Amino acid sequence: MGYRILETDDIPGYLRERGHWGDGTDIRVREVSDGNMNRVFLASSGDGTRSLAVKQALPWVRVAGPSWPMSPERADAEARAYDQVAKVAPDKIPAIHGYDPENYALVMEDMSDLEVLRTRLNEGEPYGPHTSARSGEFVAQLSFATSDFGMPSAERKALIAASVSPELCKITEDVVLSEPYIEHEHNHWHEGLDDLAAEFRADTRLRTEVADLRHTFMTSAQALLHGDLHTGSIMVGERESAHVVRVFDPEFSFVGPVGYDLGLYWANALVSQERARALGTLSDHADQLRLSWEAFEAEFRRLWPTRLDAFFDDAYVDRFLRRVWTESLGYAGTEIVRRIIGFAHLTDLTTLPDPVPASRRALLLGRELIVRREELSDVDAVRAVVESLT
Ligand code: SR1
Ligand code: MG
Repeated sequence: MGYRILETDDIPGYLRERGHWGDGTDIRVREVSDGNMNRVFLASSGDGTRSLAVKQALPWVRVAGPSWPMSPERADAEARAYDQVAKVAPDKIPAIHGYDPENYALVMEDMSDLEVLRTRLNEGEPYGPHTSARSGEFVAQLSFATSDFGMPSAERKALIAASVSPELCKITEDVVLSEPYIEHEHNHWHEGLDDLAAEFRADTRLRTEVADLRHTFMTSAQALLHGDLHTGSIMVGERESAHVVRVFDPEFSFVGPVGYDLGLYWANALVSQERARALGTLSDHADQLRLSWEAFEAEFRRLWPTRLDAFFDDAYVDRFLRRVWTESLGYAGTEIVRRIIGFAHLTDLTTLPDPVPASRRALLLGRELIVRREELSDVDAVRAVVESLT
């Protein structure tokens, strides 16, 4: 039949055709699309006892429409990533009920009983003790398993080839890792940031450091990444009295530098901290970089003795993790900058009564993280930069 764009009214028939739902029960559907890229529908039985989510990739960027075409094959990357994570961290992703490559559609667990982390933070809630730790563990578990430490060499070469995702990587190479530092039609910012936007475009040292991070992003095939691990890609909540953290939306997945995933998480955590500072609602924000890094490092070191290639000795893991730390800081800086003067801004800042003071602090922090990443050797050094901002 070929690819067809699903509308709300198509979903009941689609779920039945695909064998996800039997005949006879009433199916109620609502569209809950939220991210920049795709459509999401929630289907539930009339009596509320059963529900599923259907996510479909459109042939364009959803928020831009057909003027920004984008291959729906990104859904293949998402399905592949879920397959890999399911092997090593099944408790940290939604249950996947099926992938339909013809329609680029995933049928998955309805997580609407949980809350998007960004939404929760924007409402003034704290992270709680588990969110960043589970997120750091997620990065360690996925990256170790899909690195040359955790995966046989030939299998990994096949994974690298299968995970090549030129269009999605190009989005990141453009909107995160170059456009904010040049004149580009995608860029926009609050007029109260005119001076900093101009200063960043004229800063040749900053540009060279971003070029270095961009080239690493393009060439460093360390492990399979989530590829877009911001606070809108994580859901949190309670189920049966247990704290639940679910990472979703890995459509930007490809084999790249591990620090990109950690860096995105850190950037979003640091921006949420600036929002809370501006509103006077600071709680556990300042702990999140440390909690995620410590959990990442502990889990990676826990897995290290299981490595497949013992030529990578114990001293090497120290060096590897140091490099991941440094690159994570740099990528955190680039994510902060693009979310303020580039494309796809953050509601953390845009919904503040006056976004300018917090945005200025965040921009200055982003630049420091990029240009001083080599000398910021630990969590306390980063904290000192945050506290030194004016
Ligand atoms: C055109 S897409 C813009 C952004 O949305 C996604 O969530 C990624 O963060 C991407 O950079
Ligand atoms: Mg997304």
